[in-house]
Amino acid sequence: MALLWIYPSLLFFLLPSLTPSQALRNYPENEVTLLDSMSALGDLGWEAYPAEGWEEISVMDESNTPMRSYQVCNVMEANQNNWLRTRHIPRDGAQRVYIEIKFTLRDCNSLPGVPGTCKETFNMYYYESNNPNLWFIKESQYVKIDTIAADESFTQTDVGDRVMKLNTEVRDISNLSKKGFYLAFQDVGACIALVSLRVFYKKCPLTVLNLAQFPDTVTGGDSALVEVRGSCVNDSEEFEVPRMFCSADGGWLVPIGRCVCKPGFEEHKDYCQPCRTGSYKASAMDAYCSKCPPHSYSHQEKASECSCDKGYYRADMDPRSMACTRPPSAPENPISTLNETSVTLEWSPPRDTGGRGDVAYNVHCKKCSGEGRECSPCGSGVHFIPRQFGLSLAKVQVTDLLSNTNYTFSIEAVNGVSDLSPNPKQLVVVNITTGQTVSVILKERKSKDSITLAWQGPDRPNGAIVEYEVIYYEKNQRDQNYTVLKTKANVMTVEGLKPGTTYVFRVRARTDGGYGSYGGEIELETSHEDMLAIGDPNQSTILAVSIAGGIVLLIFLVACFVVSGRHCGYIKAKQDPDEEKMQFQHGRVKLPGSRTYIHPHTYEDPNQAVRDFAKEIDASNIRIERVIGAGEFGEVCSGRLKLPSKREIYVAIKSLKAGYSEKQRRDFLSEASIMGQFDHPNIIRLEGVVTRCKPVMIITEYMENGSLDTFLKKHDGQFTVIQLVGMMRGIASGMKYLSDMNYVHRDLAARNILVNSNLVCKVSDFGLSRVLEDDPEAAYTTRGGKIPIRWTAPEAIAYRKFTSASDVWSYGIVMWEVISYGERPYWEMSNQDVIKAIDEGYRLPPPMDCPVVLHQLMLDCWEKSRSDRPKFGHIVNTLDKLIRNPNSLKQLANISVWEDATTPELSVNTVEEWLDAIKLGQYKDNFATAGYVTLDSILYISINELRKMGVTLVGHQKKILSSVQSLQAQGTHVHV
Ligand code: ACK
Repeated sequence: MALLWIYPSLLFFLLPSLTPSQALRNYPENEVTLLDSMSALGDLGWEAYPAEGWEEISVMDESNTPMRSYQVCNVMEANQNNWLRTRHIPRDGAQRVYIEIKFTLRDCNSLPGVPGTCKETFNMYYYESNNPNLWFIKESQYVKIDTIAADESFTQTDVGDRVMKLNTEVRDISNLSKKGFYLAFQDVGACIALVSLRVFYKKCPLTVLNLAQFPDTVTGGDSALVEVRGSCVNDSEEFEVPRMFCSADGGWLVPIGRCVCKPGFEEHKDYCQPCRTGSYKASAMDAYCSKCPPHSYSHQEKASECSCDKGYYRADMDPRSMACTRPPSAPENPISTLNETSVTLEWSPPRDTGGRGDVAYNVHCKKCSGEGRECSPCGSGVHFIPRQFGLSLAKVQVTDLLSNTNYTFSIEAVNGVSDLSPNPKQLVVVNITTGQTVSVILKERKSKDSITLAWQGPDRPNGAIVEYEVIYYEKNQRDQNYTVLKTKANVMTVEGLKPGTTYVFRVRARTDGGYGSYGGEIELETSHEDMLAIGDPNQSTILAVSIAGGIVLLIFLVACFVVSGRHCGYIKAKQDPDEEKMQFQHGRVKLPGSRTYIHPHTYEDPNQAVRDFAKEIDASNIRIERVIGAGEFGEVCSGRLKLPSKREIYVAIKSLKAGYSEKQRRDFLSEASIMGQFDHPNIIRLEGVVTRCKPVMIITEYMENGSLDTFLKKHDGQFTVIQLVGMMRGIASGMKYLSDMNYVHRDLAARNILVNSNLVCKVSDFGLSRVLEDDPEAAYTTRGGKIPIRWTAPEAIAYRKFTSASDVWSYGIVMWEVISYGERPYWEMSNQDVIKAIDEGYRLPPPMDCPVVLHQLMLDCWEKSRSDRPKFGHIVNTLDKLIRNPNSLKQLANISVWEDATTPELSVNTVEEWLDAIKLGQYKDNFATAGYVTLDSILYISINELRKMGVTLVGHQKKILSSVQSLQAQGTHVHV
């Protein structure tokens, strides 16, 4: 009777909480179920004995699915031993299986009148067997798994309150070895409902890790780990044997080794996908496909490398990630310095390195001699220092040349892909002619303060002799004081000498091909008395002057005097107008005989000045080729000039535009009358004028590299400091010549210096109106004049005191422009601020990489008091010393705080904008290829990385690093 109320209560508790569908669905992935009572649709078919013990009942769950369960509740009787045995459960290869039972159990105390034999536990057993059809197993044959107690038992009150008290217990049995096993539940007097039984084992589920696939793996018995070898997924290969361990509880442990995607494929999730077109993967070791580097492409998927665009190549040793490159362009700006039979060749690196950092140079040599100019290789007699081929520096010294021979040097730039290109190598050619010596001095004539010399020209000059240069100095005094004189004749009277003093003379010739070497030294002594001395009989090398010779010479000198006097009136020059005197004297006043510039305004008829100083050229001799710029009065063109019996030369042609006034014509031609008075290698040379037909033209020598400021900006960072000092030296030498002639330029600035193909700088822009009108830099001052403020000395701005000393100030600014490669002096400061800053004592700081000595020289040029500024002669000497002793240029000036404060801050968002801002946009590809795509990424870039990515010019490296530093300092101003 008691059971009647117990049974329904058990089931009542059971139903709301369990549905088979729920239970089935929630099994973990790594569990394989061997038996699930809840999924059985019909009888479970378990054995129960004795018959009045366990009872199978069937109930419906919520969704009307029938559920099987077993109950027993013989609590009123003692000595209960009720067995319930499952069917044979195949183990399916598992060594360890888990048994999960869900059951409810009645609290003995809650059953009124139940004897003390009532239990609240039951026992669970198993029996291993290969036989699936055993009908009987002895109790003693079973192996006990455990005694199961309820965590929760329920009472009569719970029944009333409808509280759920379902217990779940899991036990496991391991080291199974037979085909299967039976489970048994022994009840010894409890009131139990066995709601469900699930038997399962665990496996490690199929998985892919590190591109290796590991199969479903049944766990081992006990706590043993099962080692499993993975197999590489498609399109991957083993990098290191992939292995993992399957743990007893179905988890994968300790992955070892991995697979990697083959070239042309990249890892994506658990598999390898092909590289898309336009990308590639060269090595299995690279994780991902990369975009084809610059100048290369891949037109198909799965590319393991990109092919180079036409004209670009990849050297064997080049990594596949490197941009395809091409051979370099030709070296540029070759300079040759000839010293008798050796020559030093220097050049600038090619403008286009082809995108590589391994540019080297080869020098090929040919010699040409004889009338027919037959050329042949120079042979092994000529030596190259340090070597002829594979030069890493842009310089070579060639020694042991034959004298009086034309040599042609072809300098080619090569890099790692030059040999892959079918095109000829790019080269630049330098022609030189080795020295030709002026032969012995033939005649001399002496007085107490003058000596007349005559000499014979070279036997075989390599062109028409343009002039002779005579150098002389007091014996043993060369280092202190020497003088250079020039003449077109091969006779010269040197005046202003000290009586009874021995002088040393040497003579050399100049042709269009350059200077030859000096002839031997000759010592001559002035006489003690004011008388004509005839040939020193002790001097065997000197032939006695004949009386007739003396007379001829005298006539010649007188004639010269007369010629020069013809266009004088104002002329201070006593010397042969063909002769020019340059003095290299320390602190000595000009010797009588040096020429002085004549202002065209001093002529009543300015056309006469033009006639006196400029040669009229027939327009038919000029061929205009192209327009190269615009001047104040009209176009500037380049073209050729072929004068009768002279070789054709390139010229610049300035023309006066139509519709000019008479004043404009005068002003235009005034430049020619000024320029025509000068003859110096660092002053632009006037070839002549065309005035007899229209348009009126001024013809000057052609300067291939145009104006210095533009030239420097274009070649930012590309010259050695010695080359820069060489340019400054040239300008200073030209200015010394002008100041010696009492000519004040007033508008000395890099824009008014022209540069030829040999990097020779020449002072230009001599128009009378130029400072007033021509120069875009000129601004009106309070006194009404128009002045290029940034270049002009304070006294010239304040009260128009223009002197050679104010030109020296401007020269200092030009030095600054040269070293800073064409930077604008005082950057974007206003003219007013510049004037104020200068007045308060500020001076331009040293540009980047400026040697201390050069900045000091600039500061000297910018002395407030003009008498404290150096003279141009002193500047030339100082620069000469620096060139002779390059070590003195090694100490660099520190960039001052003032410059930091005034250097404009960069406001840039991308690496490309930044490179454009620092005028190094040509390196955009290099940075992108090397992976520097954000501004953040460049902040800690090193010089080595720059070199690796192909930024090889030291100037550019320094510019980048210093800009990076200021970006770091700028911090928040960079909009990253
Ligand atoms: O900077 P550039 O190329 O050099 O542009 C200007 C332009 O003409 C207007 O003055 C160029 N120019 C002037 N004189 C010469 C010359 N003698 N040789 C070459 N270019 C010249 C100047």
